[in-house]
Amino acid sequence: MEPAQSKVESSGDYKVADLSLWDWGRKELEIAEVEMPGLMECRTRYGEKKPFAGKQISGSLHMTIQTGVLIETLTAMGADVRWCSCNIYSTQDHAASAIVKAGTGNVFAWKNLSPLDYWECTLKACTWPDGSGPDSIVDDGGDMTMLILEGIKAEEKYEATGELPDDSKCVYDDEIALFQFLKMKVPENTQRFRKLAKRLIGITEETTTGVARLYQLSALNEFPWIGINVNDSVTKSKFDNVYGCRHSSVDGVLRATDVLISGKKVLICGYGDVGKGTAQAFKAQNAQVCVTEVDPICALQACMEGFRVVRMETVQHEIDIFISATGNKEIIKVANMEKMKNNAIVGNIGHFDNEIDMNGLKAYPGIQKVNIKPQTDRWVFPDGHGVIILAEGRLLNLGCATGHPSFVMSNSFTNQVMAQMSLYDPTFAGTKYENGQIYVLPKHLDEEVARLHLPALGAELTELEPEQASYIGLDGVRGPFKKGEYRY
Ligand code: NAD
Ligand code: RBV
Repeated sequence: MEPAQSKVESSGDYKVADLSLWDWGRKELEIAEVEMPGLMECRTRYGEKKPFAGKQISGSLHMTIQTGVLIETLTAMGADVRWCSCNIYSTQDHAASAIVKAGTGNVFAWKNLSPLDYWECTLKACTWPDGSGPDSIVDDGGDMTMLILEGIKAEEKYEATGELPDDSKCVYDDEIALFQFLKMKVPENTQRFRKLAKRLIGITEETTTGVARLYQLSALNEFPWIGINVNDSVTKSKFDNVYGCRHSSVDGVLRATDVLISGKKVLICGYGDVGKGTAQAFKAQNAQVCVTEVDPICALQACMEGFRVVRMETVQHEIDIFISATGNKEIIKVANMEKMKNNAIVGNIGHFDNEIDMNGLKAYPGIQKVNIKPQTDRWVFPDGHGVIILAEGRLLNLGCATGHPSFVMSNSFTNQVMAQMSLYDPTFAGTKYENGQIYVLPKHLDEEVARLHLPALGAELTELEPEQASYIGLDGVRGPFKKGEYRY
């Protein structure tokens, strides 16, 4: 049955592809809730107390079904939520519609946004109708944080010198679009970004690349708020990045190409958390998996797992599927693609669009792009051989498939909820946060996230005896069970 119009719907203060998809979205949200016990427990524990009452929370994180359950958890805990996606291809339109229809968040996201629309949606998601901004941000990759920081810089420069942002040094599509966007927006209203930053106290960052950005900003004294590194909770990076990618990397390649993986030669660039999960997934399909690494420890780990560690140049002519998973730039260059086999599949599962040299490919003399279907293209070199590029070089698991499944995202997002709570209640994490600093959640909360997910899997946790606890030097039988240095 069609529900009554929600406040969000009647306000018109949202933008999604097709609101009529809400019913499908709602049914999938209901299924996801059963798979997300951590988030549902947050609703049970804190729903009545409403710790986010009166708080404006903005999110820039893939607008998927799983993220929908996070949004509705924040809302159930009292927040006023606005949201956008952190990638132009990652929105699931039915998820976005279901949130708007229920009025649980003002969503600005649809699949296949233009880069300029992407920044417009990011701005809308952090601007309330009165021009105020968020009290806190859930960021994934740091784009919302960067928009606000670059916006403030651009306003100040414009006021002092009349100069507009300079995009001449930008290289990648998304950063070019950001500076073009700021060029348009700053003269329209020279106070906008400073006004919307006034209430902001902190950012909880989801992913490795966003966290790296936060530490860089903090070291330069250019980060004025509190930062929480959600990625380095063990129950985030050692689960989502590894097991999430183990599920969704192969899924992305298959939905895009339907190629038989068994027997093929696969090269995974980067053997960190994401690379480990991705390499395992292709190995499980009985592919022959090789790895590239720059870090000798990760290279040695790959060897111990039976992967051949190679340089790109050694194997590029014989590999069938290339996946970059580094969070670094220019990993698969056009000079490599030139030498690949006909119809080699080339994808990236790292956060940004700069791991595969798409600019080099576009500029290659005589190259032709043949679109096979949305987010799958065959780029044909003048000699007639082609490479199949997934999601234009953007993260293939969210561009070509639906990202990580609910159960693993419940772990990540329970950390997000706890991180957000800790911003507002200093007793929650037991640490007094300082502006400009980046924190990880304490071990007991990390362990609690895991604890919340065990019953759903039927796991029986052994209880430590008090004498055993003191013998191994623990404070109590309920943990924390490991020292900070322990690496899992
Ligand atoms: P990580 O730091 O654990 O691993 C990255 C690895 O790449 C490191 O071991 C590093 O030594 C290696 N590396 C760096 N430069 C290299 C080069 N030139 N050649 C070969 N290897 C190189 O990071 P991670 O947690 O695995 O994340 C990797 C990326 O994936 C990040 O951008 C992160 O934000 C993103 N991520 C994506 C998803 C997803 O769903 N698509 C999930 C989690 C993380
Ligand atoms: N990610 N989200 C999903 N289904 O909503 N899938 C993956 C989803 C997140 C993941 O936590 C990772 O760190 C980030 O996307 C990279 O942008």
